[in-house]
Amino acid sequence: MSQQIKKLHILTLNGPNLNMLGKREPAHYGRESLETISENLHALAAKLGVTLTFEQSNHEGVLIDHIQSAPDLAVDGIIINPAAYTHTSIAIRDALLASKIPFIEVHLSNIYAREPFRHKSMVSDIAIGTIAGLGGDSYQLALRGLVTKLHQNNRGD
Ligand code: DHK
Repeated sequence: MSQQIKKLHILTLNGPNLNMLGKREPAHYGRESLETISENLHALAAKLGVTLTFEQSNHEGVLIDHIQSAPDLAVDGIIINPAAYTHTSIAIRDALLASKIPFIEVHLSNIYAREPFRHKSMVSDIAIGTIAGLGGDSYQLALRGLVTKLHQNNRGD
């Protein structure tokens, strides 16, 4: 009997000001728009055979609502760029912990090569891993890494 295998569902969350990518401080964030990053990530998701949802919000509570809804939406893994909330948001950390969904933290810029207040992340120690400094490629690598990790977890490796 053939068994239906559920496609992995990956949620990508983007925090404040990331809707301004392309126009915003290109020396730090590059010239790629968030729309282009989303399109490229959807293309990779299709190649990898996973379902991708891609969201951006300038509001902490909206990001938390997405994280809280994720288990009910059968999200298997999260890619999150909390942007400035990376450095401040205990609430996003708590939501990620409560969701119990494995996640990868991404940043376009290398936060460790910038101002000292950006060196602290509220979520790095509870993430599978962090990818920073590679612009839009940070998201591509995160998706590849997350899908590999989730397949390993499903196989019990
Ligand atoms: C994006 C932001 O908006 C900053 O507040 C973070 C992050 C870094 C990024 O590099 O993607 O400090």
